[in-house]
Amino acid sequence: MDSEEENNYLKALINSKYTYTADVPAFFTGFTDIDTEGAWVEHGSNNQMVFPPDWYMDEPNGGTTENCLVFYFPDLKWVDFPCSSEQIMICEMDAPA
Ligand SMILES: [Ca+2]
Ligand SMILES: [Ca+2]
Repeated sequence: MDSEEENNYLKALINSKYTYTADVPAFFTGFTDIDTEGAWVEHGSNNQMVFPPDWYMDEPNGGTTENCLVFYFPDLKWVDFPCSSEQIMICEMDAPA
């Protein structure tokens, strides 16, 4: 995820495929601040986020105990969340040639 457009696309895609339940409130995006608190990068890279943040009000609020960025129902805005939580993963891959 590297643009506001992609952020909005993913939120619309999730909304079209999932209905909120308390069991599955969150979707991991692959962004983490586990290496440097407050510096959000794509997991496994040094790619800093360069598009406008989309945090829920008062998020991020977990400090060093919440280091994975999720889309959170119902609005699918961003929340920092414990990485050990079991949630749906969003994976990005190159389109087939
Ligand atoms: Ca954190
Ligand atoms: Ca949080």
